[in-house]
Amino acid sequence: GLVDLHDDPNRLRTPVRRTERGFEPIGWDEAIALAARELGRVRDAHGVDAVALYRGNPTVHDAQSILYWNVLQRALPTKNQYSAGSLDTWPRFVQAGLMYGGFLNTPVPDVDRTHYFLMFGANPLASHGSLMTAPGMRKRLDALRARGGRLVVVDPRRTETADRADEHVAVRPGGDAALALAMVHVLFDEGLVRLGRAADHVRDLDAVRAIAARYVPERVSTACGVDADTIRRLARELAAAPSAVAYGRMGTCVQPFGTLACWAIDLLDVLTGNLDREGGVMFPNPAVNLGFAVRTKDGSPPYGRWKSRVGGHDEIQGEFPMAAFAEEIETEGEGQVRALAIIAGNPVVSAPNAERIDRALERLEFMVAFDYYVNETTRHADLILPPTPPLAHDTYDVALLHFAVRDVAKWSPAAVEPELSLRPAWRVLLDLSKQLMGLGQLTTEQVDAVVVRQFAELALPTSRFANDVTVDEAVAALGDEPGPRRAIDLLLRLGVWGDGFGRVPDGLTLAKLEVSEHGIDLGPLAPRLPDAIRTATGTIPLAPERITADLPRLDRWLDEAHGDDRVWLIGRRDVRSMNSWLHNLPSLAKGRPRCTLQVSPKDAERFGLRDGGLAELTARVGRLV
Ligand SMILES: Nc1nc2c(c(=O)[nH]1)N[C@H]1C(S)=C(S)[C@@H](COP(=O)(O)OP(=O)(O)OC[C@H]3O[C@@H](n4cnc5c(=O)[nH]c(N)nc54)[C@H](O)[C@@H]3O)O[C@H]1N2
Ligand SMILES: Nc1nc2c(c(=O)[nH]1)N[C@H]1C(S)=C(S)[C@@H](COP(=O)(O)OP(=O)(O)OC[C@H]3O[C@@H](n4cnc5c(=O)[nH]c(N)nc54)[C@H](O)[C@@H]3O)O[C@H]1N2
Ligand SMILES: [Mo]
Repeated sequence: GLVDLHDDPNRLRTPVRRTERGFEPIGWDEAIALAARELGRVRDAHGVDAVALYRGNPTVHDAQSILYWNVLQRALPTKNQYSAGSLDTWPRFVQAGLMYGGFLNTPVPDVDRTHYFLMFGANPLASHGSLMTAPGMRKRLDALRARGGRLVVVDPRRTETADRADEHVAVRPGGDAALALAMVHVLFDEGLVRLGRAADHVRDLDAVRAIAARYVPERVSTACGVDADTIRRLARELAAAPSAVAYGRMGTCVQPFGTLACWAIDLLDVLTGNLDREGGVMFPNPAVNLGFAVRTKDGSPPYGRWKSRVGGHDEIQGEFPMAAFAEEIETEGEGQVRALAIIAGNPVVSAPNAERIDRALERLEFMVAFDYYVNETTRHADLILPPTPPLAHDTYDVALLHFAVRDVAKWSPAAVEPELSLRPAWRVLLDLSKQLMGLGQLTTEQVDAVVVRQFAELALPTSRFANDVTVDEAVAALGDEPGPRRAIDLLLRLGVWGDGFGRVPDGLTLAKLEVSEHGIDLGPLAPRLPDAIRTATGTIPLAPERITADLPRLDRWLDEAHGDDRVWLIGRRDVRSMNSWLHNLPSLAKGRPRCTLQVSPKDAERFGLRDGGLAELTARVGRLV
C-alpha cells in the first residue's frame, strides 16, 4: 500500500491554508511563520495551557516525528497534551509503570519459544502484534502449534486469530479482570503458585492471595461468560506448561476494567514462574531505549501528578486522556483550550464521541495540522503542513522495538527522493519551535545543535556509558549534519548494544546499521531481572494500591445482574486499514464492504436480525445503520 500512498493524487504535496474558497497552497516560510504567530498569540494572551497538542499513532512509526514533536512540546509546555495513548495502551503502561517502574518496561511474550499462549483481547492476525512486535505473526503462531504448543484466545468475537487457535474462550466484553483473577484464585487454591526467577524480586504476595480469595470461579462465571470448569482448567494448563505466556492487548485495555485486567494478566505470568523466563514473558533490551524520556526524577511513574481542569482526569505521562479533550475546548474559563497543534491524528474518527470532538474543533481560534491528508479532523485546521511520504525518508523504529519479540536493530533508508515542494517534518517542527521559543534569529543548524545536546544530557545519565562518556565528547563525535540521524546515532551509541563512542569497538553505531541492509539481529530475549526493574525499591509490588483501589468497582459489576438484556459494542480491526486511515488507497480499500456489524447468532435471533440485512444501533452518543 505504500506505493499507493506515494502516488495518491489526494496526498498533500504543499502546505495549504483554509480560505473562504477552500484549502489553498501557501509557501513553507509563510506557513511556519503564520503557525508561530497564531500559536504564540494564543499562548501570550491566555497562557500556554490554552494551546493543546495532539500526537497521533503514526508518529510511533516515524522517528523524526517523535523526536521533533518532543522539541515542540518543550517550546509549548502545555498541560493540554493529548495522544492516542488513552484510546489504546495507557492502562498497560500505567500498570507496568506501577509494577516495574517504567512505562516502557512491559514484558513481552517469547512467542517463538513458548509452549502455551493464553492471549486476551488481541488479534495479531489482523494487527501483526502490537506490544508483541514482530513480522510474520501467523507463521510464529502456527509454529507454536506445530511444536506441540497450545494457543488459547480469549476474545468476545471469534477472530481470525481465534479461528486458528486450539481454543477460543468467548469472554463477555470487560470480563477479563474477573476471569484472570479467578484463575489466580485457582493457582493459590490448588497450590500451583511457583514464582521461579521472580521469587527474589516480588513483594506483597500475601496481599494478592487475600485478594484472589474473593474471586472464586463460580462468582465471576456469569459476569464474564466463562464457566467455572473452564476457568479452573485454563489455570491448571497455564501452570502445568513447561513455559507459558499470558498476554493482553487492546481488548484488555480499551474496556471498563483495563488497568485491573492488565494487572491480573501479569499476575498469571508471575505466579506461574513465567516472568523473565525463556518461553514466558521477558523484558526486551532495545538498541535505542527511550526509557529516560518517560521517567520522573524520583523514579515514580508519571501518573496523576496533576488533574485536568474540567473533568479532573489524572495526568498520564504528561498527558490527559482523550475523554478530557472536547470538554477542555468547550468549557469557558481560565485555561480553556483555544488553539491546537496536531500531528498524525484523526480523533474525529478515532476517539470516542467523535461528533462532539467534531463540533468542538470548530470553536478553536487557530488549528495547525501535520498530515498528508485533508481528513475529518484536519478539515477544521487553518493550516495543514504535510510530511514527506514514508518511502521518501530514512527511519529507525525508536518506539516499537521496545516491545519486539527479539532484540533487533534496523535502519530503513529512503527509497525515493521526496517531492521538491515538501520539507522534512523534523525541519518544519524545529523551525516552528525555534520561532515559538523566540530564537528566530538563529539558524536551523544552530538550534538543532542545542537539541542534540539536550538529548545527550537526557540520555547519558541512564546509559551504561554514563561514567565514561561526556556530553561534549558525544556531541562532537556526532558531526554537524542536523536532523534525526544524529539523534538516532547518539541513542544507538549510548544504548546497551552501542559502541559507547569507541569504548566497545564492535558495538552499534548508525554507520554500522547503514551497511547492514537487512538489519542486525541481536538475538532472542534474555532474562533481565532484576536489572529491568526500575521501581524505587528495586522490587516488583504485586498489589499496587493505585490498582487495587479499583477492585470495589469490579465487585459492584460482578454483583449486578448480568441478564441478556444488554448489547455490548466492541471494535474490530481489519488487516487492510489502519485505525482511521488508509481508506483512500485502491489496493487497500477494494473488495467487499467492510463497514459491517457482526452480531452473535443469539443476539441476532433475539432482535430479529437477518444476515446481510440492515440493523439500527442506538447508543448514548449516536446512532448507526
Ligand atoms: N474507528 C476506530 N477508532 C480507533 C481505532 C480503530 O481501529 N478504529 N484504533 C484505536 C487505536 S489502537 C489508536 S492507536 C488510535 C489512533 O488514532 P489516531 O491517533 O487518530 O491515528 P490514525 O488514525 O492511525 O492516523 C491519523 C492520521 O495520521 C496521518 N499520518 C500517517 N502517517 C503520518 C506521518 O508519518 N506523519 C504525519 N504527520 N501524519 C501521518 C494519516 O494521514 C491520518 O490522517 O485510534 C483508536 N481508535
Ligand atoms: N492492519 C492493522 N494493523 C494494525 C492496526 C490497524 O488498524 N490495522 N493498528 C495498530 C495499532 S495502533 C494497534 S494499538 C494494534 C492493536 O493490536 P491488537 O490489540 O492485536 O488488535 P485488535 O484487533 O484491536 O485486537 C483487540 C481484540 O480485542 C477484542 N476485544 C474487545 N473487547 C474485549 C474485551 O473486553 N475482552 C477481550 N478479551 N477482548 C476484547 C476484539 O474483539 C479484538 O479482537 O494494532 C496495530 N496494527
Ligand atoms: Mo493503537
